Amino acid sequence: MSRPPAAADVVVVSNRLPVDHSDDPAEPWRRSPGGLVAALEPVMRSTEGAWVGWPGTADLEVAPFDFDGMRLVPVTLTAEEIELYYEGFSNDTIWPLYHDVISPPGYHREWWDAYVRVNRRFAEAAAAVAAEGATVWVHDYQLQLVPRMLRELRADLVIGYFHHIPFPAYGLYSQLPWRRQVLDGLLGADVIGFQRVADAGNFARAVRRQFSYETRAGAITVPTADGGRRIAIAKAYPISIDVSLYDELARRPDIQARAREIREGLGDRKILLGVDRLDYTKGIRHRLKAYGELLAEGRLNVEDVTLVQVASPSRERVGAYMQLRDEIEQAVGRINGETDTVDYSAVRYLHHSYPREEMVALYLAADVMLVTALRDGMNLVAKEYVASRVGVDGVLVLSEFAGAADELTQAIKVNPHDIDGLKDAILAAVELSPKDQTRRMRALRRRVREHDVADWSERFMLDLEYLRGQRA
Ligand code: GDG
Repeated sequence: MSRPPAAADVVVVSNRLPVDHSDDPAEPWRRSPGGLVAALEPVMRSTEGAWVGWPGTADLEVAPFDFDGMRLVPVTLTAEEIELYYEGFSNDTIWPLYHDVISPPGYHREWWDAYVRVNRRFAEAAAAVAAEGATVWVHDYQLQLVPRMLRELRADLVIGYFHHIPFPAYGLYSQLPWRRQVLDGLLGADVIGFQRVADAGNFARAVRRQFSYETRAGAITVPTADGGRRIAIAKAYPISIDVSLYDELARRPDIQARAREIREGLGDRKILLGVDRLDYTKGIRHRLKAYGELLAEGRLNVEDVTLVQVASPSRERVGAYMQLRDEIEQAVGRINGETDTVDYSAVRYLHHSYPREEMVALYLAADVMLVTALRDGMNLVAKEYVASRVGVDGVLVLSEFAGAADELTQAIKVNPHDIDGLKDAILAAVELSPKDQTRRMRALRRRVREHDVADWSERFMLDLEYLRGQRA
């Protein structure tokens, strides 16, 4: 395959490019807010980097262009492909299956066919832009076939793949009609990164069950096309956030003033906070149920506490998400209808997206952060709350089913399926003494500071470079 002259040494491949297209001809591209951009910026800036991804608008055909020191390579998706590959196979097959079947996954052959076709397009775009011997870092569940396709196109590349969501236990994974193709797709990578040790273990087990390859301490022996073998590493690289950015924002006088304003606006009550994409994996319904019962039983009083729930709009064309929105809004309406007074509201429900500054003001204003996911790869909100608590107080209630629970051991742990347990944990959080808050928060902040996002990408890249060395 011929290489373009401006070939890149590092290529990131993700479903979405880190920009949004706008209709304003003066500024046709805007940086989209998102953790992945921040996470990969240091990697991209230090090299001749290119980013391959979908620009976010159907049928948009644009040539590669430079933006913010990066080469962006848009991959075109038709409206039909968005429906079948993205909303269908990615978000209605893989997403629910990998989150422990909280919602039933759909298995449709036409979704799968589109997934294969679109993955090939991403692989070809990456192969065309990568320099000889370049490092290619593929991201997430929408692109699980890309590593193998890329290796077949370009044996010279060093290929990494990071999986942002959980990898399920074999008993669930084995439902997938294309379970062998997906595993084989991932095994095309040199390093396959997961959030938790348990995810990497589930993956290795699936590989053993399906292919009988030898797996030992994260090293998988994979046969090669020429009859030889190579080693792929499958292990945990827990993702994190840009801690200093949150720390800086949380110390800004205007953001602190905004936090005070929020508190006063809510009547100086104890503030419980939830921040999630409106997704059935996040346990918003369980949280509302527990909170609603505490109010109904008089163990909490609306004059003393309030719950602010930011539920940012997500995947609004997928049926399960429409249904979830209805259920949540009904639950909020019921709780407020039954417990509000003329002056005080029990739940402030916000189905919007906010600028990051406003999110940090909310983190600063909140006495208790509720992260009650039923299953979550990591959950960055938990880490953002901790990083924003520059006063070293506040309480994090954290589901043991979020990847963050492996690291944030000083949070109040919950099993969100156990509503009575969740109620007790919420009450304990509301009543935690200032001394205990500080003791826990100090430990949490230390952990988050010591493992920020730069460490995450560095660790991943180091393992890729190690495998490059082994190859030579
Ligand atoms: C996937 C995995 C894994 C939310 N609402 C607003 C807003 N957000 C930001 C949060 C946070 C991000 O979105 C959400 O990240 P999470 O990690 O909580 O969850 P997912 O979106 O499901 O992400 C997850 C992650 O990938 C990374 O690997 O941790 O497990 O599911 O940064 O702050 N940001 C702004 N306005 C909002 O209204 N500005």
